[in-house]
Amino acid sequence: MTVKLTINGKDIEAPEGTTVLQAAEMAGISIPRLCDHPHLTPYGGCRLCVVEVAGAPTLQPSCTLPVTQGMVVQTDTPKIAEARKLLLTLLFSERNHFCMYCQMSGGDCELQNAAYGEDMTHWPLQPNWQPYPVDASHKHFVLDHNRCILCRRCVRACGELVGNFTLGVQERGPASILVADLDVPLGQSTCISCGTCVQVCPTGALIDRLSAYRGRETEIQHIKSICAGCSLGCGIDLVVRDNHLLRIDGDWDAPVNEGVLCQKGRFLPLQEERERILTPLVRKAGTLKAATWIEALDRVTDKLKPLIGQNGRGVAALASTRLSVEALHSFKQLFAEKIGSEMVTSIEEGVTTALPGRVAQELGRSFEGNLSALKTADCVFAIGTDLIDSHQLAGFFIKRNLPKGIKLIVVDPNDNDLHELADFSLRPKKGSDYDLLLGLMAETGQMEVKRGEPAQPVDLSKYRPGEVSRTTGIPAEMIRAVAQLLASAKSPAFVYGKGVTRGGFPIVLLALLDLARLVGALDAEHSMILSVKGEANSLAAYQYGLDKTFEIKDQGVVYLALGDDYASARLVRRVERVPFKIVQASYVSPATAIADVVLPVEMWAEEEGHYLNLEGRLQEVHRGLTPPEEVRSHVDILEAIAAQLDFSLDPGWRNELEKRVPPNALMV
Ligand SMILES: Nc1nc2c(c(=O)[nH]1)N[C@H]1C(S)=C(S)[C@@H](COP(=O)(O)OP(=O)(O)OC[C@H]3O[C@@H](n4cnc5c(=O)[nH]c(N)nc54)[C@H](O)[C@@H]3O)O[C@H]1N2
Ligand SMILES: Nc1nc2c(c(=O)[nH]1)N[C@H]1C(S)=C(S)[C@@H](COP(=O)(O)OP(=O)(O)OC[C@H]3O[C@@H](n4cnc5c(=O)[nH]c(N)nc54)[C@H](O)[C@@H]3O)O[C@H]1N2
Ligand code: SF4
Ligand code: SF4
Ligand code: SF4
Ligand code: FES
Ligand SMILES: [Mo]
Repeated sequence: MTVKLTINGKDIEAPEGTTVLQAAEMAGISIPRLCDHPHLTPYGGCRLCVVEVAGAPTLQPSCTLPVTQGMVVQTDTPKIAEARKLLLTLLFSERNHFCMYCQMSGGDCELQNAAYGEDMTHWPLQPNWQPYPVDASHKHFVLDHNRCILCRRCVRACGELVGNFTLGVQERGPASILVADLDVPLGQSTCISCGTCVQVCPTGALIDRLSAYRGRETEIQHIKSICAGCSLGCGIDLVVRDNHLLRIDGDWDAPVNEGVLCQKGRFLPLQEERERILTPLVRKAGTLKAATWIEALDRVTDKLKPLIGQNGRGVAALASTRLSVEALHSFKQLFAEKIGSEMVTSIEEGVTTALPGRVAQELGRSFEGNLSALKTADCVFAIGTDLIDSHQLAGFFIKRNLPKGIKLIVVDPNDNDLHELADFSLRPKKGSDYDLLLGLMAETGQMEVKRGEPAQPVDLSKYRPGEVSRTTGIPAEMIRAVAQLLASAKSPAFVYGKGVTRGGFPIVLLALLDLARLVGALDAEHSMILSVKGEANSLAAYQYGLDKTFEIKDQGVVYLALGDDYASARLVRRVERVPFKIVQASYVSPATAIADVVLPVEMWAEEEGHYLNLEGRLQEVHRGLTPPEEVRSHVDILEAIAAQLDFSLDPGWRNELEKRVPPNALMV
């Protein structure tokens, strides 16, 4: 239903349920606001957004006022201007808003901007001099209560977007104050350091430590890109000044995360302490020495040339799954197709992707859905994945809906912080997931509400709760209750991770798919099942066949395209005894220390290209920083090596992404 109304004499049509503020905005009429935020539930607290409505005796806050048929609204009358000025005057005088000392002054503060918008240059009230505390206990940001206007954006963001509910407001009226938990310092609170509150704060009350006082809106650049922290692929906004990364904000327009980030995406990349590699290095008389690109590439190609086509055994090559799609494509072409090596894989060794990939190949179609399943489900079944620790945004999607009554079932034999949030926390004995899933199927299959048929013929009569309880250690009652919950859910969703994929056995996954079919979460048309993968480009690595177990036999050369990834002690141990080691890396590490040639390469914020996220969404990454002079891109380096070996690499990475049946329908 659309509603017709007029705003400032302009005829406007808006869908029912729209607020006056949103309707005005859709018609290009802007109304000042402070507590309102497009990604948060309207609160109606600050009253800056007031409008005149014909027939209403008082001014009305437009951010909470729904449009009604025939409504006549004015947004800019002398009466409104007076009300806004009074409101701003009160806000400025309540606490210490001496703007010249604030990081946000000069364009970044929504309170200051609102005052300038009303042509205010001063306020006629004596400020209230009461000093408020500054909470500097948090490692990533500072809360200065003196600048807080109690708009509660941070409170709503922490609850509605992150599902963490750390922040609240204590006391009432003038004594109101923002608190963490039951009033503990932020640094000692349940805060998980995602920084979403900092991003939504309209004033200088919440500012991050690193970017504070290092540049204002007018002096900085914004570059939209994609987080490389995990396979979710959250949209980020790189805040850059003079080729320095000051801050990472969430991109409000990004489809995956809609503005929200986790600590790994927002803060940790700014705390990089590793030493950068600035020139090629070549081992001479036992020690690594700076070299020219010509020298380094000659050393590399001299070693690789004799190995071409040598039964594919001469060189082992391993790439990080943080590399761009383009880089992974060049990598597998050079080593697998041109040089013809059999041992070409990625750092994840297919542990997160090979199993779902194989099942998709066998089914002949992709079976996984997308992240919206986790956002819209009324019951989530999480098995073998820790969404509190890894893929945190996926965890936020679930956590934020728990107060709305969605149910969470967690299956993990080990400690996993998701257990604490679960309605049903199942810790089956190791190796008994299959029995548990069949037990749930047997029970669900008995129920009236069952919605689909399993694809595998299994005799479920052997999997009654009594028997399954013995093999899994889960009480029969609990198995019945979980089956009941799954069967009665309107839109159940399933999410699985390394706990299921690591074993590499399809039976657990096939049983999981059957359980999903039975409760209506998977059929030919739709899928409410999804797996979390590993790093930013796990899925692309799988699509290009980089999913083998990394095995060193008698290869004479190993090539590690590490990029900015970490080199684990395990990896170093595995390659140590290979006679000649080439490492393409951004930072000094135990792997570069044992290398014979080190090729300096761009780190994530310098790269251009694409990532394919866990749901098959192809996203473009943009260069935020200019790399140091001697540092090259992965694709440049691989192409240079190929050229010296008389090969040319084909740039057709996009078509080749679909050569294998992917677990997810690719959004390319
Ligand atoms: N913030 C953040 N995000 C990350 C990463 C990170 O380091 N930080 N790493 C990324 C990478 S590389 C990866 S691979 C992914 C990993 O993401 P996930 O797939 O979520 O992997 P884990 O966090 O290892 O959680 C796997 C869970 O499976 C459980 N498990 C183990 N064996 C079994 C079993 O037999 N049955 C069942 N039911 N459960 C079992 C384990 O106890 C563990 O809790 O996360 C990625 N995302
Ligand atoms: N058998 C078996 N093989 C596997 C897997 C498996 O589960 N089982 N998993 C596969 C997967 S999904 C992956 S991703 C790879 C992982 O393979 P590796 O990369 O070899 O192993 P990780 O344990 O992830 O090593 C990451 C290293 O980086 C370091 N590190 C990570 N973050 C930081 C940081 O912020 N600061 C510092 N200083 N150090 C850091 C860690 O200390 C660790 O040494 O292994 C794959 N292979
Ligand atoms: S950083 Fe995240 S978890 Fe911590 S208080 Fe802010 S929104 Fe909540
Ligand atoms: S800290 Fe910022 S976002 Fe939170 S209530 Fe105060 S002004 Fe609003
Ligand atoms: S959830 Fe993953 S992609 Fe999103 S911000 Fe965190 S690390 Fe980055
Ligand atoms: S923006 Fe509407 S009351 Fe604050
Ligand atoms: Mo991983």
